[in-house]
Amino acid sequence: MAMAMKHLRILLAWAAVMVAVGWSAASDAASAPARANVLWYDKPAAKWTEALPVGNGRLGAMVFGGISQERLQLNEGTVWAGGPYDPVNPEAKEALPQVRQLVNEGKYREAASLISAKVMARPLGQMPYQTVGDLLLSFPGATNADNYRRELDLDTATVTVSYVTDGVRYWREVFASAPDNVIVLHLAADKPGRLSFAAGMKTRMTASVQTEGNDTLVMRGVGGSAGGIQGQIKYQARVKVLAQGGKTSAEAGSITVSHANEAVVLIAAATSYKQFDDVSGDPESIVKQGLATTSRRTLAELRAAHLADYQRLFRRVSIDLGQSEAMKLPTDERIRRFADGYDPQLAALYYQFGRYLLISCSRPGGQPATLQGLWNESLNPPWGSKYTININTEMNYWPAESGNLAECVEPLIAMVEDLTVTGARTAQKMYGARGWVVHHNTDLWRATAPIDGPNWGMWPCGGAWLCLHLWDRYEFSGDKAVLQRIYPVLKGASEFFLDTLQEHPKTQWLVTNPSISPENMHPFGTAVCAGPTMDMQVVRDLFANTIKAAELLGVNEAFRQRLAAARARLAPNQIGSAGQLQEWLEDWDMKAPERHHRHVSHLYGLYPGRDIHRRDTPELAAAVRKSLELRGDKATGWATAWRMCLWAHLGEGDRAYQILRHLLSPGLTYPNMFDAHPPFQIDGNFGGAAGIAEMLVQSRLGRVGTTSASTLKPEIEILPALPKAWPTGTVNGLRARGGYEVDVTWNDGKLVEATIRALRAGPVQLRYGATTKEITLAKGDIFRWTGQ
Ligand code: FUC
Repeated sequence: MAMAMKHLRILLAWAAVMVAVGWSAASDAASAPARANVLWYDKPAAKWTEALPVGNGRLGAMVFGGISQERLQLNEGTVWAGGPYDPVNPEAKEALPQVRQLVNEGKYREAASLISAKVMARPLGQMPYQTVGDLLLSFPGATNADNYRRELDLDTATVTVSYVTDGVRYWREVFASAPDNVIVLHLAADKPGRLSFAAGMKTRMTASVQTEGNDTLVMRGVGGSAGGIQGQIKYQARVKVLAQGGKTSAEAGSITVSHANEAVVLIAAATSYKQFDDVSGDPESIVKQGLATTSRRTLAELRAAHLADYQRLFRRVSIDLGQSEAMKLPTDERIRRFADGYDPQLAALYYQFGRYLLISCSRPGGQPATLQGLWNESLNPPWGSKYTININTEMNYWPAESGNLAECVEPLIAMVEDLTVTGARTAQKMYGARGWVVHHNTDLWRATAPIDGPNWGMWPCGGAWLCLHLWDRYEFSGDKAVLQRIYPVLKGASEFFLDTLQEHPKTQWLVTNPSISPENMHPFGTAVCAGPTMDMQVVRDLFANTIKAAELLGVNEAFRQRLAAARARLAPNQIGSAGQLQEWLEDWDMKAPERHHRHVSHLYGLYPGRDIHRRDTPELAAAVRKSLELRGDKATGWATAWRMCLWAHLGEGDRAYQILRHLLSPGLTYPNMFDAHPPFQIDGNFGGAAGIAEMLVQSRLGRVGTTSASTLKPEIEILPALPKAWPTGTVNGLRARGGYEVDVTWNDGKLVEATIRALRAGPVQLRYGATTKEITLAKGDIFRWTGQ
């Protein structure tokens, strides 16, 4: 009786979904009505970059939607190679004074050699993020199909696949539920007894697959070893097949379902990872318990819990940049046409896809988004699919706060808190310094020493840059509790620089040494140098934010003064002979070997940093513009997205849009909308989403150079960089610094109305073009403004 009840409810759920998407069993999949928040395709994914991602912040799947075989490539966020390790080179501390001396003497290449020999981490690389493996469902006899449609609905975070074969309409849905920590795959047919398949699992990891009972698959595996670090992660994936009708049986590592009416497949996975220095967890008990609970729930219950949880986040922001006929086309076709066609809705879809990805791969309790978010099929992915913090990890979080997804930043903050522990070890052992430091990369084990080689790793500002996101958490919320939490982190990051900044022999400025301007070689055959512009900008922000935090908390007055004094001595931004913002202390830009280099590190000061602003420091902003012109618009995915954000912050919407045209084209966007940095890297998706938001609303808390908490008045700028391509539109629910929600409607390129909802009390300045308006709102107030 209980079984019958359950499956009755499953069927009802299916019927409801079919109605919601506007199909009847007989309708033509390709002619289904165009819906704004949907990616869709008229054929199965042939490649990984055509498959569609689902994720709940811990578990992820790439769904291929095949006809004879369905493939779900599975990830769990803590399946990484290696185990707890400390890579600091014991010779580094002794070698550093000599390295600094060589840099000061202009012997950059010698300095780089010494860094290679004595300063770099052991091992020289970090541990890669890996995969669980694949769940494969084969459908006997199914080779071709009509009316095929595969889609990802961003509003329900659900992938569906539908087609007709031998007169039967088959239907599949896949979603990753955060509240139940399970991936749900539901299969149905519109005629009784016509669903048959065999489910198995496959992986290139070291793992075994067994069946338990007649309905469960169990994969037990271990993370790989890398760089001499033994693999210590144990993982388990468990798949339970619940079929209604027909027969379910197990044999030789596979579950066979024959002549069922429909089936629900529940997928759970977990590892032994507890935290960066503890791998004593028991994955078996976690997944067993999880599956025991979820398999008692109905599909309708699982789905409702998933939707309530997901939509609470996703539906905070809506965006309409205009619509066109192009919306009716499959998404891959739209990407092919975007640059030369008229499809403003694709930009809105790209924006929401960015928010979807962040909600799906970065949730409290899970790991932060890696270079590939949560989705990786390889044992040794490009750059280890880890955390490159000289731009990539930060960019992943650029759309988070403005996109009203503060919760999604939590894993990043938690990682930075871990880094204060491992980074303190590195600060002490490598530099003899207080505080904490991270170089240009980290991994699951929170490794903090410089890796890869001097031209990549010898950069001490990764942790300091991450601190900007912690401070942003405060700026967007105004929450004192946030401040209390982040202050020790900011303080430790600042202490490291107070102890390690060096006086530059010629100028007496305080500079980092040794360092690099991320990954860009200067004219002397290496990237190694002292005081690159970016470092100074990052440290200026860090010190300013630490001072403000201390002041707001009413603590450490003497420390504040030391920071202010050191800050005043940092090397300033300088304008070079070509009118460009100098990337280095010296005017080397025009002689550097790679003039179109993808990194635009020194432009950090304009965005995302707070050193340069087009109204406060117009000369420096003009120099940024010149640097951007010299660098060119075209680059890899993330580098293109960064350029777009920078043009938006110069107030040049049409130029930003030109760059979006380039980003949202087949060269840089795969059919599944994943960003191509060939291969896949998710940062471009997030940077592109941020760029779109920055074109519509920008906000800040105080002018350039503000180090006093008393001057932190918020400013919200409406439509700062609206391109001609989006003459009419609406965006609702963006967040602004100071604690506001903002809706904007425009028509004919002009503001119709902005609505400001105050989540906190206080004064705020609104700006639209040259018009400003000062208002003071109480918490909960709603203010409407037409820009007059
Ligand atoms: C930085 C970039 C590369 C790549 C890597 C993950 O090193 O320069 O382009 O994105 O990170």
